[in-house]
Amino acid sequence: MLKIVSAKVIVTCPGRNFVTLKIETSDGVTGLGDATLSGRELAVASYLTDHLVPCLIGRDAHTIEDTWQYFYRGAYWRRGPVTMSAIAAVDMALWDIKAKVAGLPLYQLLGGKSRDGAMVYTHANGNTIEETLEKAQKYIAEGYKAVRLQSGVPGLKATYGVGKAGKPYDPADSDIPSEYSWSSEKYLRSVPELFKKARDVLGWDVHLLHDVHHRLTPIEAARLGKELEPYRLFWLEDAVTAENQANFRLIRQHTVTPLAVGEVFNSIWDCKQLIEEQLIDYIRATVVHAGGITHLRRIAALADIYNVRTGCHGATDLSPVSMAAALHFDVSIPNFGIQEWMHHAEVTDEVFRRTYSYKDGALHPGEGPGLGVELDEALAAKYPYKRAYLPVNRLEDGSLTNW
Ligand code: CS2
Ligand code: MG
Repeated sequence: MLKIVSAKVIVTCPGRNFVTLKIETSDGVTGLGDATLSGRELAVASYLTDHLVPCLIGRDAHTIEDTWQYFYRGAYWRRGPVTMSAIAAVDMALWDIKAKVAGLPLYQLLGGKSRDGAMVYTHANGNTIEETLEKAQKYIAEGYKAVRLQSGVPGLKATYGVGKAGKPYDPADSDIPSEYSWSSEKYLRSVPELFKKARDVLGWDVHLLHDVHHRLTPIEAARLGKELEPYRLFWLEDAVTAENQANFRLIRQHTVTPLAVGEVFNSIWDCKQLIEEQLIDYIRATVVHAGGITHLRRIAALADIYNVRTGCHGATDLSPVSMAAALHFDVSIPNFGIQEWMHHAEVTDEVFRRTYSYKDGALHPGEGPGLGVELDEALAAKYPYKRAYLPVNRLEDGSLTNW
């Protein structure tokens, strides 16, 4: 029995807010779990501190599955991003501990390597197509095999995925939600041009991706998918919202552009129909928001039966702890597709000292025991929590739409 003797939540804001659970065992071995939920961080911090930590003390750190079931079924009120992010943090920390005790990098406990590294895609964005493609060329020169393109929309002051004045893009930008104005018509007119020029300038040896960010109707998404077919995207992401998983049937009927969805999902139930009906090609669920490694492995196993591959979310609002856990997961599963990697700020990497590394278009999880991340608590304390919300989005007539 490896007794859990303490657990604490560390909220820190090195570049942006992160919530981290640290569990300590009777042998002095500690484990980390990411619990960051962008814009609702303190809800998860309280869920852990006030509701889960009291039940963790005294439990056997090795009983990962039983602990997962205990917190999932024991909550009675099931699922949701707050609950599943809290359970995810416990799960990641216990896997970290188990691997450290075994003296192995975590992927060795997940079946060993199925591939050496995880192919990543990074973000190229700009106010104009030219600016966006310049950024893409820089990343391709650095060896990236895949790049996401997001460009300004003529006629709109701002749009998703394009940073302000060249600053690194982090949407959680104010302590009351910023408000943006949106026009699907203007957006739909601009995207095919972006990818036509992209193929002209970047050629065909690079995977190109695009994130619609939940903003279209199914028929608009079907049209966009069709118009992008000549440019052979790796995927079109979050084309429509997916609470109604059947939304994707209509898109599927009209286009062979591969579809990805799922960064906002928090359990297998959010994607069971999408996977079983093969309505998507990539599932984007993440370690931190979909119940940890234990649950994400279940989603990947279901996806594998239906030829759906993984494409885990990897934005800067998932901490390096999540990124490390995702990489151990990515290199071990059979149906890995791609891993998003939106680089963290330098100050984030100073607080979260991680061993994963980039080489030739892929991230490698590192060979040290556990996840391979240490949190510098003294440095973390120098960056107090600063409330920051994700934006809201309105159509030009003022009606609220999806950001
Ligand atoms: C985006 C995210 O990376 C992506 O695919 O959808 O950056 C998303 O906007 C943020 O994670 C929201 O906090
Ligand atoms: Mg996205």
